[in-house]
Amino acid sequence: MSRIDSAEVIITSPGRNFVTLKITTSDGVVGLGDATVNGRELAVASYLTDHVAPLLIGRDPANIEDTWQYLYRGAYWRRGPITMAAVAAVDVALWDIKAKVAGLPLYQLLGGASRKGALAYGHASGTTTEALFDSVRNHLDLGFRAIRIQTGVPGLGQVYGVAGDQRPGQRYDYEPARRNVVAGRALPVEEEWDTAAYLRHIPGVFEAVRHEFGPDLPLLHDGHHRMRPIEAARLARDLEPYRLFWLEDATPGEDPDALRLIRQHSTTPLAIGEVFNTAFDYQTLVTERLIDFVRSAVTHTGGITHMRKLLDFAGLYGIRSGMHGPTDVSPVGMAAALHLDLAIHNFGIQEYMKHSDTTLEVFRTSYTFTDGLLHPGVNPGLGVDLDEDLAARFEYTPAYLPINRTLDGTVHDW
Ligand code: KDG
Ligand code: MG
Repeated sequence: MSRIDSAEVIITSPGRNFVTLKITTSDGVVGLGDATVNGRELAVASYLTDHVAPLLIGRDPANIEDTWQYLYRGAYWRRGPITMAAVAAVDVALWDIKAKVAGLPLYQLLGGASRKGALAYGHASGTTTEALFDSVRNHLDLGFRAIRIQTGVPGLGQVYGVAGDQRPGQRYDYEPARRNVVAGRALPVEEEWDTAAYLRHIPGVFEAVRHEFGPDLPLLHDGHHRMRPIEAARLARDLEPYRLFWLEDATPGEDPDALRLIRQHSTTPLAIGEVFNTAFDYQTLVTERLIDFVRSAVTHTGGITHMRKLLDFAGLYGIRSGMHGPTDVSPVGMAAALHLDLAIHNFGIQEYMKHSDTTLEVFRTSYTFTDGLLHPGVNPGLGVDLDEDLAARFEYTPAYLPINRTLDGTVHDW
């Protein structure tokens, strides 16, 4: 029997922070798992190093379900982003090992390919409508066939999810977590937010985009959990004429009843879940058909084993996948998502923000993006190698997501 010989945590920061679990078996097979939790990287690194890695030594790497249950139930403190990212990293590393041992790309072990590739959406944004149009054109030139639309709001400064304006052809490199040091301390940037101004502005932006780019282009929008239920219901209704592919995270994730209220008022498709971490978070939303897309990432929701169960469950209700794919999901996490995207029947769309060149030198990937579709590649396992020597050169640097305050200084609920 093969055994797990070591489980090491590798923290690297090639432009942004990533936490990777590397499991090595007694046969010398190496598996990788992503455990990056944006802005809380060291918490999950400690969870893995101090509480999970010692438990793994000597276990049979082939028994993935058993290891998943052992870690999930054995912790007693079930669920939560840190626990579930740690369990996910172990799970994905074990699937990587199993597929390498089989000499097959991971999707083959998940039932094989259900499609040629995973339809990806890119992030277009601009501080003005003109800049947004340039960004949309840039994405179309890159081959994207579905595009998320975010813009600045008149009267507000920097808005979360909106990159500074780019020159045509320039790479979109918006990074949500920022390195902001004040008097020697890393602190979150504080931004201004005004929901009323946003709600007045956004429908006109979609009208302009539809006018410029036509009725066929799938368009998405992320509300970043910033609206109250009745505000979200209003926006979903105001956006109906523009036939969105989805409206994402309209309301805070911890309040599933808010989605019921939006549903009562609108047929705009709804997506939520990037801050969820188990299938239990979706139970009511799925059985009561309050959402249309599951936004979880493999990295944050217990790995391939748990996500497969969640997506099969959602599929019974006609709900599709729309996995989270920002730059804070590492290339290892992105590869895991792509194998699952290819295999499941109820695939919807995959978010894709290309990692920086430096990140892709540290993590060498076999996945490809062609004609709007992502493909995980045919290398055995996940198809990602980590250059550890290079990784060691990029030291962890704290970076946080911004805080929003309303115009009177109140911390905004998002
Ligand atoms: O870590 C948080 C970011 O990944 C998230 O805010 C980005 O909303 C996001 C998205 O949809 O990619
Ligand atoms: Mg989002």
